[in-house]
Amino acid sequence: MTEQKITVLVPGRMHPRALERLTAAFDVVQTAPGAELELTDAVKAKIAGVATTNRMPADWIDQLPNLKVIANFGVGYDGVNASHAGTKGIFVTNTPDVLNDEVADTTIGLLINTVRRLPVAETYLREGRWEKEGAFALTPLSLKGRHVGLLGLGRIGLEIAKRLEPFKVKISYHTRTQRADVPYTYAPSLLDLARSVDTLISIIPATPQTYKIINADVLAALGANGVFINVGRGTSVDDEALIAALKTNVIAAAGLDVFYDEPRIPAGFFDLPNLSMLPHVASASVPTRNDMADLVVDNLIGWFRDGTLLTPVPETPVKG
Ligand code: NAP
Ligand code: 8YV
Repeated sequence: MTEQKITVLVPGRMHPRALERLTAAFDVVQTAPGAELELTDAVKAKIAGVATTNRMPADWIDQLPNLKVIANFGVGYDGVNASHAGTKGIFVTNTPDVLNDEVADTTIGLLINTVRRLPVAETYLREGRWEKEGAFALTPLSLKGRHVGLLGLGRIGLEIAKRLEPFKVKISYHTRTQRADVPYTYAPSLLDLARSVDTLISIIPATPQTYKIINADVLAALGANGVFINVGRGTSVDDEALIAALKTNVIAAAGLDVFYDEPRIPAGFFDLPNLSMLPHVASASVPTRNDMADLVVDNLIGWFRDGTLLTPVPETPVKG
């Protein structure tokens, strides 16, 4: 007789290594990307765990009467209703720390791309224009002498700050709680931060409090030499205000890795020569995504083996 395996739901896409390991350890039920939970009641009743790429709304949680744990692929878990899960005694885990270095490295790359227009310069070369038209235009902006403000100084924000130090820029930050363990200047509000710096990097989660907080006032405070970089979540930005600010030189340039309704990009973004864009790739290297995949699976295996959770989120209680 074969031992009954625990059933784990994978709603939509999942990293292949995670899927392979999950399939070896559990009975996996996978639904199509973007689909609703079209499963029989009998299958729903069997599901004890979920491995998801940032999608687990309250009504899905409510449809699974025996759900115990949700493991999210990603440190940001705004697509998982963790508070709702918590009220039902269901645990949620995410993938913190293993991606800090990759995301921080990419942020520095995006900042330099934005200020020094490196992707545009490479396209100029590849199109044969260097030989035909001469040297690529000098960039009006430079990283030299900038004052960088970090909106968010958590696990990733701190790694970005450390990487900025060798660039000899000034560093300030805003978070709701001032940190006692950093040498950077604290700004008590986002507007204060934007007024005091010329470069703003957003690395905060998507929450009701961060919804569209980078707005016209913040961009105006950043000023005409201002550069805005977003590697946190697109929901923190008022896109219409950003387009207007880039069009009318309220700020000088922006670099975005994340978008409000990605992968859909506002048409207005494509017309802006002072905007550098990446398709949400900050953590997207094979080694880092493998580490994230392992953390998803190890959380589920640990939980079902002996109740161990490696990386629970704060909204759900930690099992002692
Ligand atoms: P973290 O360690 O929890 O840090 C979050 C930071 O944001 C903290 O400093 C927190 O400080 C601050 N914060 C939260 N709410 C705020 C608010 N309302 N106003 C001001 N500051 C606020 O998280 P992390 O691991 O660094 O990740 C941060 C976010 O980056 C993730 O949630 C995810 O959305 C995003 N991310 C994006 C990518 C990508 O591929 N582009 C990759 C990884 C992560 P206080 O609590 O003191 O306010
Ligand atoms: C995503 C991210 O996990 O961790 C996060 O919060 O934004 C990324 O690392 C990745 O895009 C998964 O699709």
